[in-house]
Amino acid sequence: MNPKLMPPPRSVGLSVEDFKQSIAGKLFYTLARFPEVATRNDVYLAVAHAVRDRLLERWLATAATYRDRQSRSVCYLSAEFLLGPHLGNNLLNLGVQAEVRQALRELGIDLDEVLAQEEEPGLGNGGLGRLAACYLDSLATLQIPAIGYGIRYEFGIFDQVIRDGWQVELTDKWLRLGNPWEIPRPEIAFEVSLGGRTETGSDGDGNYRVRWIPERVVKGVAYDTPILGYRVNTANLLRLWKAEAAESFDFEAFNQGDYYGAVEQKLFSENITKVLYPNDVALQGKQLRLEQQYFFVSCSLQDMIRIYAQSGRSIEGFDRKYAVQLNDTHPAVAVAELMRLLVDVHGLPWERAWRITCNSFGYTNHTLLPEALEKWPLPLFQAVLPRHLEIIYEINRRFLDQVRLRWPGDQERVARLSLIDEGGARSVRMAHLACVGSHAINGVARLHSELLKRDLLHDFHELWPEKFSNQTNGVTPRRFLALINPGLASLLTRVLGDSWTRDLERLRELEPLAEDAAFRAEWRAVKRANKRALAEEVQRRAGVQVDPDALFDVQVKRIHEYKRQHLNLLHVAALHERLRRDPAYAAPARCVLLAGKAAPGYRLAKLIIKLVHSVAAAVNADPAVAGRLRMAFLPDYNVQNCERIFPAADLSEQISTAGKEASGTGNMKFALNGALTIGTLDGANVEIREEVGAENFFLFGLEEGEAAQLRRDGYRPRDFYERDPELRLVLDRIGSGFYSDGEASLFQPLVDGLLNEDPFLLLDDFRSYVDRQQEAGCAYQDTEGWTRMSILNVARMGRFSSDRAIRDYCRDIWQVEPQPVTLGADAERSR
Ligand code: NBG
Repeated sequence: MNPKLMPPPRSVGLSVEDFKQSIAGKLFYTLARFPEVATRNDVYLAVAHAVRDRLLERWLATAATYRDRQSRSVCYLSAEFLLGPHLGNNLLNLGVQAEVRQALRELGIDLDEVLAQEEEPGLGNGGLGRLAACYLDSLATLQIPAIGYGIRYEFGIFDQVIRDGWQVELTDKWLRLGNPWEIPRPEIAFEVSLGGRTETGSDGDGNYRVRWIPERVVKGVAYDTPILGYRVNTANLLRLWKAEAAESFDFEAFNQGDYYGAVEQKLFSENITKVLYPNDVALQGKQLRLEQQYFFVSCSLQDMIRIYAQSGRSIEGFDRKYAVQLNDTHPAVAVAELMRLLVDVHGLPWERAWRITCNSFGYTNHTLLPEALEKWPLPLFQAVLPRHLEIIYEINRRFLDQVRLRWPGDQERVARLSLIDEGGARSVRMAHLACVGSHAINGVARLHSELLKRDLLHDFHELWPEKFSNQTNGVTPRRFLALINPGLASLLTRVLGDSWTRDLERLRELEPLAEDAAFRAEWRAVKRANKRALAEEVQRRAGVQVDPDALFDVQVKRIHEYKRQHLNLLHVAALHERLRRDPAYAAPARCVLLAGKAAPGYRLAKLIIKLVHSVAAAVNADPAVAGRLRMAFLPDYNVQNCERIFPAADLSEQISTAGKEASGTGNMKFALNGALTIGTLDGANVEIREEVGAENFFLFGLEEGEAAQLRRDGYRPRDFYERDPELRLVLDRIGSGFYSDGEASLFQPLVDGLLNEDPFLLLDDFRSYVDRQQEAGCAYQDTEGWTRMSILNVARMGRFSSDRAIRDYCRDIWQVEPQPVTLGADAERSR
């Protein structure tokens, strides 16, 4: 065979005619359908395949560029990538929205219907997974060589439906109708060992060697999705691993005549990538979860080594070739796995392997909540990864020697820093492994990074202050403005030109326009149209009619006590009562919207969802507040459903207890779309407020330092209840069955929790929150003033682009450079 003789295919064009041809061709030759019987999904698949061809062309050019330049690459290891629908984003980034819309129109098809057909890959829980997706978008747009590595879950985050006000989880069968964006690579596959035991011995040269004799072996197969940058030729790779049975093991069973045993083995292996775990409280100790983590990390590192070996260079240059980022501790076992690969498989001496490992990894922490910090019980870890446990002991032994040298006799410090938690049931501390094995450690907003240094990773900071930095999160302005808010995007482009999509700081030039009454009127018209669209959706999906002229007060995010959706509810209940008592009460019509999923095992979060529905039912049915207060819960919050929400919000609820939200990124998406924030000094709210100006932000609540002080002094929530009649009234109502048809016991646990413990300080913050809400309401009634603030918010959001974040990571942590990609002359001509 001599495939070198094959000429390169003709490049696929981007004109209306080109797309018409391709789409018709795909329907026929790829999907084997006549137009007469094609379903909506067939049409979606045909369009997706036509677009994918254009991506593949760019991806191949990108791969060739990286190979020829032997460029340094970022490998972003993440157990979650919450991409959202691909088609719309790819059309935007390719710059062919108008062409494809027109091509379809000429074929008698509406693009919006085709877009709605896509089932989004929900391979993440929330902010952490979505951040990874934003970073992939920015890496490609900035032309940085990068690979995202993760898990191809067969079932992503569950679909949420609401029955009788309660959350019910349904499996997310996102692959049911096929996934046109992925390319299976059966030839790119690695074996991953699990369980068993180790044996020591020496190799031919008399060196000490350890051999791992596993109990099971599974195979990881690569599935690739091209990630195209915005209006550039760079298309990077997202490589997700699917678990399958390893053939070698099947054969053994077959030979012994154990056919069913072999089949069972196959099913067992495939389990590893079956389902994404919701970030539940009861995750610690789930063996399958540890196996998932190790599985994808091992495949990814083996793949990096394979790619690097193609250049013919020695493994010792691994850390010059790759900057490997650990997205939280989920992939932290990579530190031990790279050591195993370098020492046991490639025969490097420990010290050299350790230098390469530390130089390669960076670790991003995403939470301060103690229950979210991963720890694996030693017996479990030992059973799944016996060799890695030995490696971790050795890393720990050498590490603690260093600590003892620096602080002789300080046994407590040694215990605090150890990779092994010796208190109670012994466990491996994954965050410690990540810190020791990385040259860079960062938090995701300034306050969060400071708290990491002060509290959670205090001892590590004392040891290695130079490893620490802050990298405040960002969001992609392509998906979260250009794509979801075309009205605002075209207004911005008309007045600023289109460069803001790649250089978000350009939004600053809007500032003077805040003083222009005609511009303000246009701004309002855009918002008004977006609110109308959301109102229709609320009607359709929640069955609640809302007035597009009301103040849209919105809180969307995972349901969690620290995020305090129940504080929002206390305000709604209080406002309800004020409006009932005083028909002349000065406040605008307000529509309160919530959305978000609760972890299936998190009972209180699920009770909060029920309470939202109960309060909404009471408010919406009360003629005394008709036209003045409405409330709705939008089910199944996901990337697709957020498209309507951010552009339509007036007020963004960012009300977590200070010190608890690492960053937040929804806060950025709202502000970028012209909502004002009511929020605490928590996470990135602090920096958003700094940027947009204190006068354009509704601040309330305790600061982190005050909250910590209050806890130290002994917080007594009941005092607040007793002192504040309005607070007492709303808590009594919730606890007495006012919102639950007299069934007092239903919400009693929630109320008791607040009165007795209130770990997230709702009762303390209630008064300042309600006061600020009232001010926000009055401010909204000053239409011109509100619009001015909205414009200034958008104008000053430039810093929160994920492009800025990625540039900072590249400079501070990764040391990688852009590698622009050019297409062949043929393809360039077709543009
Ligand atoms: C989340 C934080 C958010 C933050 C995102 C992205 C986890 C473990 N952490 O505040 O709670 O915005 O990460 O950094 O999901």
